[in-house]
Amino acid sequence: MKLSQHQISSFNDDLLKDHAKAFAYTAEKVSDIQYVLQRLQEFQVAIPSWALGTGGTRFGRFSGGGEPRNLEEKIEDVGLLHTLNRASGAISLHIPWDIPENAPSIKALAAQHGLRFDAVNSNTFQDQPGQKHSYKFGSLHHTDKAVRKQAIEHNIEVIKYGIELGSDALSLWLSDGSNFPGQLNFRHAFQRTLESLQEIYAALPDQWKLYIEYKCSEPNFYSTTIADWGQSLMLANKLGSKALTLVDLGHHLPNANIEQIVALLLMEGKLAGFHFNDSKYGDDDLTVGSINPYQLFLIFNELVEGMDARSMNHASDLGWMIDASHNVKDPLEDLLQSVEAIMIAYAQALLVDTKALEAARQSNDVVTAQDILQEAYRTDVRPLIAQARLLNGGALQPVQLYRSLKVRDQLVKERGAKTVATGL
Ligand code: AOS
Ligand code: ZN
Ligand code: ZN
Repeated sequence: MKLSQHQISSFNDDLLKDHAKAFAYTAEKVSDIQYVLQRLQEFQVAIPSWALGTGGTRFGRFSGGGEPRNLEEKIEDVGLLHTLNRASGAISLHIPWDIPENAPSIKALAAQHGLRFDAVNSNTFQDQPGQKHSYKFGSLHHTDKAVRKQAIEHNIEVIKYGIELGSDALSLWLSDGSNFPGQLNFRHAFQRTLESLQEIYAALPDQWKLYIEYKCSEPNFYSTTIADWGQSLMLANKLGSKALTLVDLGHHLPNANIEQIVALLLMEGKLAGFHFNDSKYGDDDLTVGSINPYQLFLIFNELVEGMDARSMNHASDLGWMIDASHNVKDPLEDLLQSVEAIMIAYAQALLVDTKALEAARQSNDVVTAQDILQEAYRTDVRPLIAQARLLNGGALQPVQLYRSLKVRDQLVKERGAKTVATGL
């Protein structure tokens, strides 16, 4: 299903008057509104191919119908999102859930929707039918060389798919770890992981990056072999300049100061980018910004300040991806909300008066420093984001347009009520 520009414009027409008023009110308070709008217009967030269907837990999965049945339909879904918000212009594929059998035609289809391919993801956390060796006791850290070899070869195969599609990063998350004390020799497991990664690293093309994701627990509950940013950074430093640390917001122990982690990784030139989501208890993979939007703002505040300090391009020098799972919401609506929450946090961070903040810090004026941050955080930036979307040809209110056009009903008609997308 494809939306036309005409459908978007006629929907926007009814909202334009109110929007113009709201935009003028906020824009007046922004010192360089053109700069902010340009940044917002450029910013794109990649959609994960594994999050276009209804997510589940080990207790069950309640499909909502009309889920994409293949990679082509997943690309169409991301195309729909991008048509609505003009900020979802990339897709991140997971192999083997989304093998591009015919790469040129998949690439052409994505281009028709204005999409590029973001990082490709490997999967050595599940056994696939017909697979020779099991990952039950890990993959890149496995005690058996044959298992490690199989996992290395899989990652190299994923790089090959990525090259065919024009991607430039391999994103790697390992479920490797241990469930019980005594099960693993930590040093040996880490060393074996490093050696396996060295082989994968050697297969990376020149301009490629290797994103190393860390996670404090799950599916192993005693130890994970890449448990935190320190362990990921150690690996990245040993591997070389193309290896970087990926931050998934749901992968920290409770109350971790993620913004501080981000600031230091960025300072070291070792931040790969993000898997955005939100959580309350663990790796909940909830809608971005639904639980702790202030933390998201604080992270973006460090990002904007840190990227500017290194003269980085906000839109293209880091990987911006969502990693979420939607148990009870329509996945497409959830993804629209997620992108909006990311844009809100980014826009608020762009409004921070950095000079005044630095002056307050210098004079240890803690009260003013807090006020400066919260002034930006409490600004309703939604009209700025809507304006950037309008300038890009998107819908003023993407979720409302999606609903008024009854997109999900149409997808159910086209694809059926019982389709189940590959993914989480
Ligand atoms: C797992 O918890 C991680 O967040 C990974 O990024 C994983 O690859 C992704 O959730 C898709 O399975
Ligand atoms: Zn992730
Ligand atoms: Zn996760």
